[in-house]
Amino acid sequence: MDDSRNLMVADTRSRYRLLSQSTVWWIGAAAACLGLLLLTVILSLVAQNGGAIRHGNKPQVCLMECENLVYNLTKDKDALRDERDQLRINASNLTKAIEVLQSQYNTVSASRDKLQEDVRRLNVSREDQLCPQGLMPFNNKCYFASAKGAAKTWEDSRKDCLERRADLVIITTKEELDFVTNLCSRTWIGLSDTQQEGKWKWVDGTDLVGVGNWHTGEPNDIGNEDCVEISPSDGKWNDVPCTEKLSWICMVP
Ligand SMILES: [Ca+2]
Ligand SMILES: [Ca+2]
Repeated sequence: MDDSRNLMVADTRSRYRLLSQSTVWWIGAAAACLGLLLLTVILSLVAQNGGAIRHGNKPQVCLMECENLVYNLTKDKDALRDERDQLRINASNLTKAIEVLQSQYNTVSASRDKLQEDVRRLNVSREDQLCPQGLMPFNNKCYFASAKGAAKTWEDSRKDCLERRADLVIITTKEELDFVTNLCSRTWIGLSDTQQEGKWKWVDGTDLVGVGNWHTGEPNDIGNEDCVEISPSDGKWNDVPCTEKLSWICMVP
């Protein structure tokens, strides 16, 4: 009887011990799960807070930068607008100045043209008044050309010129040569070597300067040629006998 009772007590104690061990295991497991859950929650909160810390101020910083950028761009735009307005004012002023200068230039040009015309008329009037009636003005000198068909010796031609208060023409420039060449046909000019053969002198006593405008082969003094004619075709000179009768040209120096 005692053995049986002891077996029952031992069995009861064994069951009780097994029950206690299971309960402890479940409690431990539950505690572990609860701890793990808490850790997860804590990590989640930390992660969320950390993300907020990392990213929470960025939009605000960006907004400030954008505001500064907009402010600076607005200032630049205003400055550029002011500069553009000033350039427009300067351009307008320059245009007005150019118009004034153009107007002044036109006025001065008109005055210059009028003065030139006045000078030309005065010169024409002075030349007209310079020469006696019947003589032609040219380069501040007066010229007389014998009538077409008229012909005299060199001496008679000069006598006619002297009676006109002139003398046979003296040619010293290309312009005078061209002018005289176109006046008459074969014509006496005031050049001769009557005083000394080969020493050509003008009627005012001056020597021929330079080589003259002789035809090729002239002067050749064939048959005592001491007086000079001028060819109407090319203005070339030729010595001929002074007794020939030709046209003549007088000049008032
Ligand atoms: Ca001669
Ligand atoms: Ca000759």
